[in-house]
Amino acid sequence: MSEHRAGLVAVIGRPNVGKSTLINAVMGRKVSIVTAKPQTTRHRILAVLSLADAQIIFVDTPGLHRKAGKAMNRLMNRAAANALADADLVLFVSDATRWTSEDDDVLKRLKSCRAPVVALLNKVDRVHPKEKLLDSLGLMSARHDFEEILPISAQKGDNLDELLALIPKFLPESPPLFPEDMHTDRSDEFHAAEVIREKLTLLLHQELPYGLTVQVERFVQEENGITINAVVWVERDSQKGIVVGKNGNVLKKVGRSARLELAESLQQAVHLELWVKVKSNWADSEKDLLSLGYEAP
Ligand SMILES: Nc1nc2c(ncn2[C@@H]2O[C@H](COP(=O)(O)OP(=O)(O)O)[C@@H](O)[C@H]2O)c(=O)[nH]1
Ligand SMILES: [Mg+2]
Repeated sequence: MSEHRAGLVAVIGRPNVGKSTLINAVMGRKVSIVTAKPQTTRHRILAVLSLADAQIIFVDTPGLHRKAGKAMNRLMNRAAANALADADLVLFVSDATRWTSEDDDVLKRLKSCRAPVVALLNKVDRVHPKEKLLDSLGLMSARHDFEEILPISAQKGDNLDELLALIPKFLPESPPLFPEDMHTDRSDEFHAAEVIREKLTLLLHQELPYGLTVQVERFVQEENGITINAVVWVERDSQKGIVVGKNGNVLKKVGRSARLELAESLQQAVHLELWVKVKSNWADSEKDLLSLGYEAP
């Protein structure tokens, strides 16, 4: 009988390579929101996977990115850097169809990290013909002395069993660090705010998603279900109209799809009310960020 192992696995990579999709896929549930837009993940989120002889604690991170202009971007970069410092293993995720200079930047940061690094070439479902994958694998092994390089598709589930079999070898012997029925360190309130932000991001175009955040003000269990009141904060008056939409149609759509998803995940009826409010420059004020639920560095 082998000993039980447990440890932190940081999932690192530039924005949009599929880090959150990967975590949701191995967890078999949605822990972290996903959209096609970069910078969807803004927080460090733990996903706890309890297996028979190992507990894998995945750390989802905002993608490490260059434009660290606003306070929020600096916080996001710091969250990713902290996850690296604590990790027992790093999963470096990249997109098998596209290597960019931002990937180079992330890789540079990994070179100074103590933890072993496994490289994941994600989105292999998009690689055609398959022989191209051999080239990508060759290029990857020349970039760094990775412990392993694994082609995967987070979306299709390809090679994820192999990945899960590989990870425990890199974790220290340890009893479980979290209760086995715990799947994430985040509350239902936090998840509700994230799901609403995901629906907003999916519906709104261009730059606006980066200028908004969602705060759940009330989350109460009532006899006939859960009532959630949430505020969508935007930076400017002009953005308010866009979020509300003509005759309120955007906000209605967002509310409806968020409510349906939350009712499913919370397994009961959800009553959701959304308001849009303006707080200028919230994304560049450390004080506002803290009051809006962004964690202190
Ligand atoms: N085709 C394909 N798309 C993927 C795969 N994994 C993620 N995606 C898509 O890539 C986009 C970014 O995913 P996300 O998990 O938010 O990336 P993150 O920013 O690294 O967390 C989303 O549109 C995903 O649906 C994959 O294996 N194959
Ligand atoms: Mg993400």
